[in-house]
Amino acid sequence: MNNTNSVLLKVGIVGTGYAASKRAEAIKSDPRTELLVVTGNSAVQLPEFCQRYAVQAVDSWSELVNLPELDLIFICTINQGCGAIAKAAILAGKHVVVEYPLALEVEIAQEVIELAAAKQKLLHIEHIEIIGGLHQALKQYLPQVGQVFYARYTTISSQHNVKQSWKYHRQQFGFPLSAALSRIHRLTDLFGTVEKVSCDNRYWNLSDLDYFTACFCQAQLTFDSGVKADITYGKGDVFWQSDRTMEIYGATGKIVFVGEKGMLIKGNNEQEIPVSPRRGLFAQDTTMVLDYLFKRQPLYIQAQASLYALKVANAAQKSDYIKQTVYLDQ
Ligand code: NAP
Ligand code: BLA
Repeated sequence: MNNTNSVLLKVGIVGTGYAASKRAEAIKSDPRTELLVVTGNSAVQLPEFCQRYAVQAVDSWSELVNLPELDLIFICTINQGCGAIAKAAILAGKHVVVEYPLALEVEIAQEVIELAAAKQKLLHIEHIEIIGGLHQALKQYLPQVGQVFYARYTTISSQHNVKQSWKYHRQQFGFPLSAALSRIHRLTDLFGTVEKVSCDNRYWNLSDLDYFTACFCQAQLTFDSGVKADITYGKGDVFWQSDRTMEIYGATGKIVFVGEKGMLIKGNNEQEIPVSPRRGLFAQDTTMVLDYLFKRQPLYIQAQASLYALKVANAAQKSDYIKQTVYLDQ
């Protein structure tokens, strides 16, 4: 990148949903960038998106990533196939930002990361959970609970009248812990490498076309440090209440987050942990990407950290498949 703000970075987006909208807003409000092109899926969403953000449409992601005028591509589409889009974009000489996960399979993610390094292109895998208030507060208070020995992280999303969409499709969404990679990544960010994982995943009403109406995925991780963690991820129509709970047990205290409400418990004392609200995370992430490209300011995450979380997720998937504990290679 030129070290000057007078050169506009030309941007394209693959996707027209929630993440894509947040990216478009952030790009349009940053004077260093120009949003030129978008591509989508359905014939309804794409024109609506183009109108909302005054941007041109192209028919396919392969056309978009090969447009010579583009410098930077945001990949904000369904999990299945993200890796292929990222690979094509890097081969076309573009910088790439992709919403997690980069790919559902470790081998593909690794190949794309190596390709980006060889081509000296930015490959940024967004992990907004790390810049979110809860994680930042958790990191700040963690030293106060002493040696951690156990963590429990549950996210359940109750949803009724589930419609057929990529989020409820076995291949398009992917294995739940690979798709919702932040669940593992939060913990690997806190506790490091994993020795072994046991996992069990269940779907409800899995159709011939691979749509489901609910899933429930449980994994037990043992970290190399000895910390144990239970991760529970569920969504859909078998759940009657949503739940977002993170508990960290340490030798001298415990941290609990229920929703956005945090508590530090030590002896007889309970102290509230303030959490800044979950707003503007995609905008923050976009700004950090541009600060990296224009000013070489370091990003908050390296692709290798996301790749490692994906390795753990793929090991969990294998454990669910073979019904045995899976050890991660060192
Ligand atoms: P979304 O709102 O459902 O948008 C999904 C996009 O993919 C839309 O453009 C949609 O187009 C398109 N799409 C749907 N089905 C498709 C199919 N079968 N083939 C090709 N394209 C299809 O989803 P999102 O929340 O923005 O998520 C996008 C990515 O960001 C995912 O990888 C997700 O894991 C990641 N992410 C999201 C968040 C978040 O807060 N939402 C946070 C972290 C990571 P149509 O609507 O026209 O079908
Ligand atoms: C993560 N949110 C995600 C992901 C998807 C959605 C597909 C990635 C997979 C995952 O980690 O589960 C989709 N989230 C939704 C949808 C709603 C939602 C459809 O809350 C509907 C209300 N994301 C949003 C909205 C917010 C949001 C509206 O779409 C907040 C107001 C936040 N989603 C958010 C955050 C993450 C995420 C912060 C990162 C995951 C984490 O914190 O662990």
